[in-house]
Amino acid sequence: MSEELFKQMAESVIDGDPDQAQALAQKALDTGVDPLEAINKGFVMGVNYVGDQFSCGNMFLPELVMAGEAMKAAVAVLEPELHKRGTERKMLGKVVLCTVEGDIHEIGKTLVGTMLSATGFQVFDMGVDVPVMKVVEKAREVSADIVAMSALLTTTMVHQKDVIEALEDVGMRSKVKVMVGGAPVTQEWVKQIGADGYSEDAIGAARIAKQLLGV
Ligand code: B1M
Repeated sequence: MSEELFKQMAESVIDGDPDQAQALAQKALDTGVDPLEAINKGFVMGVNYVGDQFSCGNMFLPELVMAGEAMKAAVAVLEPELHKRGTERKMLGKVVLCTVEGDIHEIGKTLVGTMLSATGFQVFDMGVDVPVMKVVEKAREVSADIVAMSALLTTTMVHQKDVIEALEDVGMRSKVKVMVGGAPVTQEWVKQIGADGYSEDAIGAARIAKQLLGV
């Protein structure tokens, strides 16, 4: 039953059909399917397929855009339930979150924000395409414990490094932990830029954030 639903979810993203994606996300909630499983086993499968087809030239930008819209529509339905399922209510720390400058991919970043706040972090989500110094200023303004940056493009991940350097320049680096993530980010990159933590997915991001702060 769930397997068939997951398949339909993937297809709704491949077809770029936000209405269908939204309806299937609602169906998942109504039938007791775990919202995170719906995302990972259903909708993400579709978006990955579209991404692969886009890189081999079998699908084009409009299809990528529509897949993104369908994915967003589904996540919007599932997000409130993900929040509700967060078990820990104590405030664990403040996280400034963004997608780096030049990069408008928002779905993964938003999911990471959802999982962090469901776990008990106060999340300041700055959105996408956030200039380096804006991140630093926000971290200072809210006395952030963690700066968390998503990057989906090999051309923009370099701004994760720029933020770390800017934090060093203004003397804040020792006061704040830095987490990075996004499809092109690897453990090697994390080491190279001197970040403190990295995770491949949103659940892992919440776990790493707790580890970094020892909470
Ligand atoms: Co774009 N795009 N895109 N795109 N897009 C990719 C990333 C790409 C890999 C597709 C491909 O060619 N196979 C490719 C990048 C190639 C590269 O750099 N190596 C690409 C490209 C080329 C582009 C454009 C340049 C296309 C163009 O215009 N010619 C353009 C760039 C725009 C820009 O940013 N300046 C572009 C645009 C877009 C859309 C706007 C159309 C749309 C985004 C819509 C939106 O976000 N509102 C889009 C989409 C949908 C994708 C793919 C298909 C899917 C991304 C996604 O949402 N995944 C993507 C291919 C792919 O990844 N399969 C692709 C689902 C999401 C849940 O996963 O974001 O990986 P993800 O997040 C995960 C983890 O990575 C991790 O946890 C999340 C949840 O599990 N994670 C973190 C993420 N951030 C984290 C932070 C952490 C920890 C974990 O700590 C801080």
